[in-house]
Amino acid sequence: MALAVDASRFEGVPMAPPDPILGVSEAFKADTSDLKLNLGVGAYRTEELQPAVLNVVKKAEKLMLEKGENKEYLPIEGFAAFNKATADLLLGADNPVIKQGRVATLQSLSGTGSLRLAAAFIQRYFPDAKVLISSPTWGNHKNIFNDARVPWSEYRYYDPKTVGLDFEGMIADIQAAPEGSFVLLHGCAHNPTGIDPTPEQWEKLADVIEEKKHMPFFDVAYQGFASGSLDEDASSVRLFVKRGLEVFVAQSYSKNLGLYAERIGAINVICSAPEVADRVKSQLKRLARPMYSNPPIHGAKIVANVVGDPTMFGEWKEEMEQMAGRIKNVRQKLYDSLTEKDQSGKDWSFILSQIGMFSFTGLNRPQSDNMTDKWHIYMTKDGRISLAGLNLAKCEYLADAIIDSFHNVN
Ligand code: PLA
Repeated sequence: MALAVDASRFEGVPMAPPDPILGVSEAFKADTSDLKLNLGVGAYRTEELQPAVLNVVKKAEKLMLEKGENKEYLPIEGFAAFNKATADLLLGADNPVIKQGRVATLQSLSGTGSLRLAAAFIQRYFPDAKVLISSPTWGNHKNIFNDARVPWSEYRYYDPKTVGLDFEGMIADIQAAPEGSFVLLHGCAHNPTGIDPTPEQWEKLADVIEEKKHMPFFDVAYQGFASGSLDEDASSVRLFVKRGLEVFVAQSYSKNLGLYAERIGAINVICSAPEVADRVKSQLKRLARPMYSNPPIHGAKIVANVVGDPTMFGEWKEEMEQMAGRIKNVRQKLYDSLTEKDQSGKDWSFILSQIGMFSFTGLNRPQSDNMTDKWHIYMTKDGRISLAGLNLAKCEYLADAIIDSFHNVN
């Protein structure tokens, strides 16, 4: 018997809104204009605006093929060589916490999956704690904690007046939070603002976090992409670890190795003693098993091969510097084009002081809509543009669009 078409059991399921970041790519695809430019998602493009696989990744994959891999399940915690490599890369191979066995590392589903797993852990073992997140932050952070039923609140971060860090507001809000809160921090290249605390400010933050017995929780999605140096970009995390604090760190290889679709990353918990790390790890595994059972192998092998081989490791660093360098070039050219074309006297130098993949333009929602509707430039509605999706040839066009949106739309 045929079911009547109007008898769906899904009447109560409303249409979800498009994702504020990944939805931009869908809208971009549907645009037929030749002028279109996708500055939405933070994904690296070549000067020809094409996605690219790093040469060192191709090399690692070729080696893997030659060796002939099998497709057996990984253990719940992931690929052992990857877990070692990823903790070494984050903390420095000679970090005492690694030697002492105080780091619980679990390979997980890139940055997002690692954050989500940590959120589930917080929900289970710290049900009364809340997470403090920066205002603004990466759009998905709120979704992750909401879905894990972890309460969160925001701390001040960005000051639109100075187009810089509201450090005093940040400190005050972290200080005022209930003792034992989790403080989510961007390890480097803060998304979306591109503004990081200075080394002195990190020290002060560590003072307050330690004093309040908060738990620092780093999201490291851009190691190597902020400064071009893997070690320098991990210095914030290492500073907290050096103080002997217990620390959560989610890692991602989407951007720095260009492994977006491989979903490779890790959750690390630095604990006060090896026995604590063992217990924490056992519970992370217990949470992962019913969620996704065990993680995928391909990206894990790529990372382990690249990081574990001195020649390939060197090649990776070179390619990462090239990517970071290309972004710096378009950043400079965009700034030059804006200053040259805009006669209003507006100071655009904030573009040069921001770091990482993004520029936080200060454009509001109607202005961002104008960028897309009139100029076919796709970006997130918070005014963020991904410079990784920009090339030198398009900088002037982008500058025209920004100037028009900034001055003619309010
Ligand atoms: N953390 C931060 C701060 C991020 O910006 C991103 C990605 C992630 C974690 C997660 O990335 P992963 O799961 O691929 O490891 N942010 C992107 C993409 C680049 C996205 O929104 O998913 C962005 O455009 O903001």
